[in-house]
Amino acid sequence: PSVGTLHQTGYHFQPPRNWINDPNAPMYYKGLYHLFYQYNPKGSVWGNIVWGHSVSTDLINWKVLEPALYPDKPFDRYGVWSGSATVVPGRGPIILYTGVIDERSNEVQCYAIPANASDPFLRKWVKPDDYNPIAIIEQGVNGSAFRDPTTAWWIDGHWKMLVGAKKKHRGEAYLYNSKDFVNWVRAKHPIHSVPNTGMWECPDLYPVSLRSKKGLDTSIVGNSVKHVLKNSLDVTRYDYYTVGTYLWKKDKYIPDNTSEDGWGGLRYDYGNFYASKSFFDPSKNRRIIWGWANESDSTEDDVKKGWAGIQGIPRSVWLDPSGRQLVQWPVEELNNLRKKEVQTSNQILQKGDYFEVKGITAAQADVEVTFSFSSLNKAEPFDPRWVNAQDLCAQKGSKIQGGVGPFGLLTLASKRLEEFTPVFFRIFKAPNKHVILMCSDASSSSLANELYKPSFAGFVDVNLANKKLSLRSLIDHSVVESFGAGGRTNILSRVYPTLAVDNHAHLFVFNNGTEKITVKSLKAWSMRSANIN
Ligand code: DQQ
Repeated sequence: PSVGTLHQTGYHFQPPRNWINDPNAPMYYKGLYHLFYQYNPKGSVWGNIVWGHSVSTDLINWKVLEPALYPDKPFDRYGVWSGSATVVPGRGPIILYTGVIDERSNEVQCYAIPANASDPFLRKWVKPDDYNPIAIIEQGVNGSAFRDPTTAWWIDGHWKMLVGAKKKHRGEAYLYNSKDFVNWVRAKHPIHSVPNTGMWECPDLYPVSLRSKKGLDTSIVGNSVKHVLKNSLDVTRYDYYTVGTYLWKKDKYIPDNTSEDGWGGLRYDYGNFYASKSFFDPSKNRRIIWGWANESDSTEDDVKKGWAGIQGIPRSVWLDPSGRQLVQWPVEELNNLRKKEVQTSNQILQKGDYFEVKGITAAQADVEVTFSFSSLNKAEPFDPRWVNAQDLCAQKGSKIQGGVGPFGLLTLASKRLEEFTPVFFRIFKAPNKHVILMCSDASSSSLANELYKPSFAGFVDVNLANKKLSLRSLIDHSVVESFGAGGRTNILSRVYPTLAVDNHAHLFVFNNGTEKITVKSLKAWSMRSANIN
């Protein structure tokens, strides 16, 4: 295979060539899923941004259409940046997006409507001259930090939507109200803001049910829901969220005090996953999030490859019964790509043991595994100074022997382990609880230099009473996208092996802790490629 195809994904969304970044305006309309994305039609680095457009009946196989939005109006001549769709009853879909109006990156919010709303493909979009732009820079707003409108929701006679912003170093989400979707008025105070968090890109606000995993229409409020506010912080390049209360009469959002509101807070993903956006899928009553994963190789490599950027597998999202965090899981349609299955159960791994999962295409696979252990007595003591999971993973990698763990998978491994990306757990003992670390460590993923090889990691908030931990990894040539403890802590990582490619890639299960680990059950599937053209 050529340089370009070697690490190209088989089932993670990417257009046939060129650069992509943020997912934009995902929606379900007249039987089709629509996904737009920031796209450079002319190359594999960021620039010349238009809205790429693809449609699907199952969120996995895609038909790539002509781009939907180009920078061709006075109000968006310098950029058609990220935005969202709202399906307005009786009117059809309306896109709100950010237009860049000058070379200094001053931003305004604009709207676009389908030329023909009865066409399920929504191929052609128009930006009416009437009312555009619908929100402009006002006094007190930093013109180059004012972007990424959300899906709008309807309450009490008003449409409402958010726009991300920054005032000095304070991150903010402005709230706008409209009666007719074209005249918008900014509420005096942001719906929420946090000092020292920098620009809030791609905000998202939506309800989650307190009672079920089912998703909710964005306009639902009331006693049976909590709300989630997500922001993409451009300083750290991660997507953070809080669970909280939306006081719609006051146009205010108040996060619960169960986790930090800022850089130390909860993340959708503790790896490479940014500018995400959710939408409600009324056909299956679920809320789905899409997130962008950029490349971890060099710009020169991207130019050689002719492509850069993928979207993560769309994930269903719901509130954990604890109410403290969200749970995410790949959409069920992904399972239709599963072909050959291998499985094993009750395999015991003593300290230092590992075995290979044979019989699947290990470079393009889906693995689900449940581990169990009989005791936590051997767990290593937790040092309270270890507040940063990623630093801890870098310090205590898969090769450093532990008590309970490290145990997990060695993905995209070369036969003799010159290259491998371990995804694993390690359990520590703190005074009144156990601390579970989940790592996806790219530091040994490739013999190539000039790559970003982070030791991505997050802590896992799950009860260990049943002495089990589960892990699912979606392996896709240059992607390892992992879901820990049923989707409570998730890590997407981009890796570029030189030996562990295609048929030379292997998958192993390992334990490097003194406590014996049982692989209760393991199922692994070779994955078909998605049809994207
Ligand atoms: N990408 C877009 C912006 C957004 C940023 C431009 C986030 O609208 O803030 O391509 O990745």
